[in-house]
Amino acid sequence: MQVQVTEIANLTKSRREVLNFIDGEYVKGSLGRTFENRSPVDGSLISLVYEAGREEVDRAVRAARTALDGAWGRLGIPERAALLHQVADEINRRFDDFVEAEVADTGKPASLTRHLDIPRGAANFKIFADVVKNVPTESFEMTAPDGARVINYAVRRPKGVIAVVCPWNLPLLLMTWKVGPALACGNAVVVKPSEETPTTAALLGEVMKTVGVPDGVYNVVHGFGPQSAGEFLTRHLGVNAITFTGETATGTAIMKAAADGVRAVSFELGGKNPAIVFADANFEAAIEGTARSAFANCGQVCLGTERVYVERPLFERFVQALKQRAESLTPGLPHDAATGLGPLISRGHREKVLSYYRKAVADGATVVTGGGIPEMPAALQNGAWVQPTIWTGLGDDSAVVREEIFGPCCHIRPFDGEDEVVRLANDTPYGLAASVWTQDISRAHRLAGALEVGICWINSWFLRDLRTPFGGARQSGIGREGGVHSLEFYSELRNVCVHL
Ligand code: NAD
Ligand code: 6OD
Repeated sequence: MQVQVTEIANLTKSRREVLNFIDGEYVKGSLGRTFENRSPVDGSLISLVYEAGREEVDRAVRAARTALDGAWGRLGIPERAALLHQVADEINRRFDDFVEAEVADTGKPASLTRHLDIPRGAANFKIFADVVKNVPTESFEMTAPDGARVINYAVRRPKGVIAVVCPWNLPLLLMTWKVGPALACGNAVVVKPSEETPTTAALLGEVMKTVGVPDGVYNVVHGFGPQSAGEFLTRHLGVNAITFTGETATGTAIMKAAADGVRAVSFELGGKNPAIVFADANFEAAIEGTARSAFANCGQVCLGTERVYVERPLFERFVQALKQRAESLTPGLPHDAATGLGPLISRGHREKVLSYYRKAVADGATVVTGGGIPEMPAALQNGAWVQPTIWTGLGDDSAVVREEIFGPCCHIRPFDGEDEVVRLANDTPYGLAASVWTQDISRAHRLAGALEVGICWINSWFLRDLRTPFGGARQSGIGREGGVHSLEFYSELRNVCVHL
């Protein structure tokens, strides 16, 4: 996105403005400058976003600390959990507002937003409210040297002020996936949404206010990464822990920032996820699942498939069937029922994706379908449209097969045996997710044991139970969130030892 410094005075009233949310109030901030939020559908200006400077970030962190020391910190678990249920209910009551905001920022099909982003945005508050209410802590009895009885018991305490730094691909879903458990554990948060998708994070401030979450518990600061709100926030020593979803390279920078003050990090990072299709797979299910995992959200899902390995007897049939699926995806407007594919998030991201499309050709790929920009009506030509693309014939060392592209594309390669495909699938610095398609249950379990990933789906993709551990192996992340695992990051256990 192009950053434009705009004098506040020059704003026309007809343009929407997105403000920072600090200590229960919407504020423009001391920098007096905005950046543009443009539609990926047609490049039009959606809103001007007020960038937070060091001063706003500092105010947000201090507001969060004050909330912890005040009414929020004194609230019991049942009251906190009840408030978070109300947050979820209010998101659902304002469902259409959230859909419109998310669709405007991302350009994704409204059907996807209605089905995935917003329902999960609400569910993330309910599930963790319930987890916190229901998960016990431990207790031990022993005898002291003087013969007295001793009871030890553990209590959960919030970590404090949590910085939540988010990406643009599933903005509300991924933000609330962290804010939900953070608040359920009694922390206060400062959220830095992606500069590409600031709106639903800002809108959530209204929800917090409406249901009576105390001021300062939920704060939002807008801006960029380096030398902007992202870096100011993660370097702020008033922040006790940092939870981040985004690129592995950004995680590396944030981890360095977190070293000062020895702050804990939880990272959900990039991936180059394999799908493995055996000849005995349910063919239709494997095609349907792989099409979704490669092309849903225009390929901008961290769990998405960019490497497909198909057992040789099925290879040609599979390639042709996936080609048909890709070609059936009609790019179009978010609210058009016929739309099967939205745009990428920005022209800048499209340039990155297209550079891989060019590289694939240079590396000798067969372009099975796609490979460029679709023809769009004149009104949409300034959007970030790209064709869903399938390649075959690349070597295992091509950058296209090794690096995360984050677009609607995949490379399909034949394989001949289980050992070979496990070696190929694991030949990556990443380790986020894998999908295995087979009807041989023993083989499925063997593969799940051998693939070095955080989540292995058998005959499915992106099927989520929010109580399960979620995270990446290797360079795809640090730590696990979900269910009790989120409690491990967002709270600390204090042991109380009582000499009776
Ligand atoms: P990104 O890393 O570019 O940006 C993510 C956030 O970090 C943004 O808010 C950005 O402003 C901020 N940021 C950037 N540099 C920073 C810095 N130096 N200090 C502090 N903050 C900084 O990621 P993106 O392009 O928004 O999202 C796409 C990436 O996210 C892909 O790599 C994808 O795989 C990954 N992702 C991973 C998961 C997962 O669960 N593992 C989920 C979604 C997305
Ligand atoms: O489903 C989730 O909880 C989750 N964190 C999904 C991540 C998707 C990545 O784009």
